[in-house]
Amino acid sequence: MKSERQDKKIPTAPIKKEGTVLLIGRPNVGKSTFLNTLIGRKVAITSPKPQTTRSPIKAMYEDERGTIVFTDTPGIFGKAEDKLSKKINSKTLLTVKENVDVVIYMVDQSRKRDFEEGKVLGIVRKIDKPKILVINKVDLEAKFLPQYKFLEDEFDHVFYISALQDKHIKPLTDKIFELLPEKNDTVEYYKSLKPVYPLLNMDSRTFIAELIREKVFLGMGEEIPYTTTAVIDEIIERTPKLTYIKARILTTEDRYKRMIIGSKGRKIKELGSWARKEIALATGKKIYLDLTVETDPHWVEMY
Ligand SMILES: Nc1nc2c(ncn2[C@@H]2O[C@H](COP(=O)(O)OP(=O)(O)OP(=O)(O)O)[C@@H](O)[C@H]2O)c(=O)[nH]1
Ligand SMILES: [Mg+2]
Repeated sequence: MKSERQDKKIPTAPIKKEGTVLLIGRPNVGKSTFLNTLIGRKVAITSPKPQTTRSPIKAMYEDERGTIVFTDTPGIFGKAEDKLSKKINSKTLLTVKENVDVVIYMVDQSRKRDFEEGKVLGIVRKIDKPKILVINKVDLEAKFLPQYKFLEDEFDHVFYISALQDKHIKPLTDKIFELLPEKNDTVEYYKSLKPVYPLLNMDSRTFIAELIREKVFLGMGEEIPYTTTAVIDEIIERTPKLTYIKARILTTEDRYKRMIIGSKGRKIKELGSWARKEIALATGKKIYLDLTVETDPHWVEMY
């Protein structure tokens, strides 16, 4: 006779999934915002200006269902005429060639579809992997939605979300897990690095530079952000609680430098204080940020 204990079914743990997901779309559709919302903390800087993301960002998401390694790409520019845009576009095109398990193609229903969208769609069409169409910014008026409707026939999976307001992110995440395999060597590799931070391809120095760059994108007028980058020269832990950071904003011309500094140095002070607060929040430390502006017409070449 079987004991009662033997008769009881031992519950089996649900199969965990792991895999890689490529985020692709035009600039400004909300790819980085989506990644931040899903992960629950800021890993990628965002701004209302196109081409905020300049290099592919890899970040890990984990829950009881498994692990996803996301690659957030810089938005593909329709007309990449200047050096920087060309560099950014070619980085994205290289990333698109990496082997991934799922592709998320994101569009912005509040913006007109034009030839740029056609360019991205052409790239997406060539990727032979499960694809999810994500229509973002549903919190805004669906002014141009009819222009994107035809895409629904092309994609097996379509989701309407608001990355900014955290709407419908859960069903989309469920679908991603459903489409992922049980094992993926790339994910295993990243796990073996035991990341303490969800960011996988950026050190804290680069991340701090990104936070400063974001403030320039948010705080400066139209073309200025595209003439700038941020570099970190020194990070010194003065005391266990206080960190000293020496950083520079580089811009291509003296007239932009003057604008970033502002009258009586007001603008750079404002940008610096804004960045300092966020770095302090991200690191949990008191920060002394020594931020200056420099003209360097060649920074794009080093990019
Ligand atoms: N209203 C609204 N705005 C959004 C939503 N998602 C993103 N945004 C805004 O759209 C702008 C662009 O967002 P990003 O996440 O930087 O866009 P991106 O696709 O990463 O852009 P690039 O890095 O330039 O390719 C920001 O101002 C976001 O706040 C959304 O769901 N609703
Ligand atoms: Mg981005």
